Amino acid sequence: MTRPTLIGAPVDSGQRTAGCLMGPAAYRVAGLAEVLDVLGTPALDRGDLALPAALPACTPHNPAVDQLPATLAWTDLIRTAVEAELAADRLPIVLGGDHALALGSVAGAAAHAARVGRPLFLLWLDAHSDFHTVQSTSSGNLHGTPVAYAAGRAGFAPFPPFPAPVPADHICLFGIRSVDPAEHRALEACEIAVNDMRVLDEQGISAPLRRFLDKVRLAGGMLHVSLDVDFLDPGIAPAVGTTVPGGATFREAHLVCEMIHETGLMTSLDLVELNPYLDERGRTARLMVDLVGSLMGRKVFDRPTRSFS
Ligand code: 5AB
Ligand code: MN
Ligand code: MN
Ligand code: MN
Repeated sequence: MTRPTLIGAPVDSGQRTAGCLMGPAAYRVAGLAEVLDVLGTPALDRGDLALPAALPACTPHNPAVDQLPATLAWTDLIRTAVEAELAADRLPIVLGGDHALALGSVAGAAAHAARVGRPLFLLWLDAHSDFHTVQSTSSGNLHGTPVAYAAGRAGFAPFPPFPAPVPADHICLFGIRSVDPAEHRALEACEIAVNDMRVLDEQGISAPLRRFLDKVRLAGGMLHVSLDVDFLDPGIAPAVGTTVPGGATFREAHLVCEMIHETGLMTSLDLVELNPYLDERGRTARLMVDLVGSLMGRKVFDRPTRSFS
């Protein structure tokens, strides 16, 4: 099994509720490294990335956009860090920080995949579709844009062009229950799989997820998993700025993670949007750490018959 590397990314420029910058520390306090030790996959902890003192000077065409220079700088740092870990044959786990960090992490994964000639797939576990462009966002919060950037949508100036855009049919949105009108129109015009909560209510989580994971496996793909805390129901995961009712339950979330682990396909991971300032005695941080445990192979019983063939 590929050894994990923890990359602290205290990004909080993608939205306006202060606190996400405490995320990496909260994961460490909640025992992430210890969980990985027990599983026999000890992590290398690279500590936290930090922004340079001088940020790039730039003004967005869309005046609503907030903290563009900081997000541009984070994107560059995180992209480089993720690409380096993949090149060293390690599994980068990016500890957020808000979801704007995925502008960089997915870019790093895509650059690496293109270099080694493998297709990249993207599994987006989130209440939101994050399909705005820098142009289309009305909130101006860039944590709502990384899927569109990865898909190669226009409207991202002054961001560098996405290294190797992820084809729409390699992207699976999962747990969706909040989509803005501009995102809705753009999603309708493309082949991205939108597994909203209605789909998951009717089909359960395992059938749609298995369909996607089978596709990744058949293509010999790399799989980037981006786990937004708001994928989870706010009743079990209150530490997030953008709560949306009706999210994944404790067991559904664990099952998703266990199924991903059993395929052995995941090559990079984001943990995003944890806001420890909004947590209740660390329960959301602990739940996220537990989910990483499931992603990395923790299970109650081994049932070899259940594995993918
Ligand atoms: B998150 C919203 N669509 O653009 C916007 O938490 C929410 O990373 C974005 O999924 C939520 O501001 C971004 C209303
Ligand atoms: Mn998100
Ligand atoms: Mn979200
Ligand atoms: Mn959010």
